[in-house]
Amino acid sequence: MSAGTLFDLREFAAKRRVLVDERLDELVAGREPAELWQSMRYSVLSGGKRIRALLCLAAAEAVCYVPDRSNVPVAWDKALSCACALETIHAMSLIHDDLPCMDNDDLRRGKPTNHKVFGEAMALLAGDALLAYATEILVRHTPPSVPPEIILDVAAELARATGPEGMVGGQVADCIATGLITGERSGTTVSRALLESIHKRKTGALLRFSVWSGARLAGAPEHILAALAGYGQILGLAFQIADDLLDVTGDAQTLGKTPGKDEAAGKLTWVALHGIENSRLDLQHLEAEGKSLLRDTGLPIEATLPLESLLNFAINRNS
Ligand code: GRG
Repeated sequence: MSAGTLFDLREFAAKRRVLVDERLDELVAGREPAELWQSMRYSVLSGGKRIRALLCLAAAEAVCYVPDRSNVPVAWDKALSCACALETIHAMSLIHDDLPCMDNDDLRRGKPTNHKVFGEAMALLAGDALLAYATEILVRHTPPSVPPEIILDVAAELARATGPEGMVGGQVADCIATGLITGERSGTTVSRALLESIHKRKTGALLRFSVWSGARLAGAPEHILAALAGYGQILGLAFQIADDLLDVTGDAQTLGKTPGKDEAAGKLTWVALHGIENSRLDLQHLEAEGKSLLRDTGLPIEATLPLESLLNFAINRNS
């Protein structure tokens, strides 16, 4: 059974993107200091695929699944605040990643980067504010239908996925390996294991959390959480490998950012280490592994079709 033939991901994603964008529009609305909220809003509401939010909602929906899909609003109610917190954290990471002291990018989602519009100091502070605000969104706006101990667990895991064991740790390992911090590059001597560990933390940890958190908020039992976390981990690695491929094969208009920058900057990428063809083969294997983990949940195939389709999208996307 193929996800593509049975399931319309475009329609699924469009509906949920509207839901997330409307909620973010309310949450990141102009307050004082106005310049700070403008800068935060600029990045949070500048489009993007919203894949982290979609994964969170899709995982919650899978856990709450009933054949007539009448439980979808129940799943949204439990997971929407977390989906918004995820996009807030993601926006923060993009703002900081684009700063001159990191990737020094001028273009993001087809628009000037945050620091190009608001200046470096405000971009840095808008990122900091979004990081803190994400926790407030998750903890204060998740409804009482989710038990407090689950909200606490999800908040702790969000901090872990973002912090030294997750995104920040991965970014630091990447910066060290490329010489941005120490001035000495590991260059081509970097191993597959190190690059996999960097990708899994820098990009993968938040994607894995996106899936796990949706399931946890929806009240999934341990065996389903474990299988979905495994699927999220696979998707996270595949997503970054696909990103590395797009830097070589994508075009600026579709990508909304400058392609070829990784190569020009001598960055550590899957393609630089393994070549285009081997990277594509690795993606095929990861897709098979991810689908198999979805079967391991024991959930009906119809329940996990959106997640299967999102994995396929993460691998075959063009932006
Ligand atoms: C200060 C807590 C803290 C973290 C900052 C800068 C940094 C540490 C980490 C970098 C993380 C990062 C930006 C990884 C790249 C992930 C990636 C592939 C981003 C592109 O994501 P998409 O394709 O973007 O989902 P859209 O625009 O679709 O949302």
